[in-house]
Amino acid sequence: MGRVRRVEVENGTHYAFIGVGTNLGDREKNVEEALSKIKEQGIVILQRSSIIETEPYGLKKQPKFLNCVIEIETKLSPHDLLKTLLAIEQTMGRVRKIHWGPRIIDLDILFYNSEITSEKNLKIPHPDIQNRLFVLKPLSEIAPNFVHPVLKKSIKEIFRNFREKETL
Ligand code: PH2
Ligand code: MG
Ligand code: MG
Repeated sequence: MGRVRRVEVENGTHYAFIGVGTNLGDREKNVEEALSKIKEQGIVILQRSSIIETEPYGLKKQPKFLNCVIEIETKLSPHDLLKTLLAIEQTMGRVRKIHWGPRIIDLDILFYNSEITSEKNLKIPHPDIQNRLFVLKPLSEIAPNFVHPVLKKSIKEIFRNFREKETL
């Protein structure tokens, strides 16, 4: 984050990265619908990565995902942003059955400024970023130099470490 942004953070404008995932129904349409619902909430989308198709991570026996990452600008607090994203998931018909199971849409806060929050329902940065190709690849496309506030490494470095580990 450069100087200009830090000044705006002081004015109540915040920057966050959101991970978008879907593996049910018309996945492309789900991504576009989620992004337009985000905009309808007055949230500004500053950047969006390419959409990539990814193998399911964690629970492997489920359809492939489409994933992307967006950078947003918002006045919402982390909690209000989370509430807003969960409400969008709900209006799009998401039902939570299986943990890590198939979903129409999943909107996860990855980073919020460079803040660190560790509450039961809200952990920022998202605690598993460094192990997820479907987050690291799109993130490194739009924010390679963003420094992870806990790991204190750039996304580029974290992604490089991830790939080295994968090819061992
Ligand atoms: N989300 C999960 C679990 N596994 N795998 C991929 N490829 N993409 C996801 O978005 C994803 C996942 C839990 O949120
Ligand atoms: Mg998720
Ligand atoms: Mg989620």
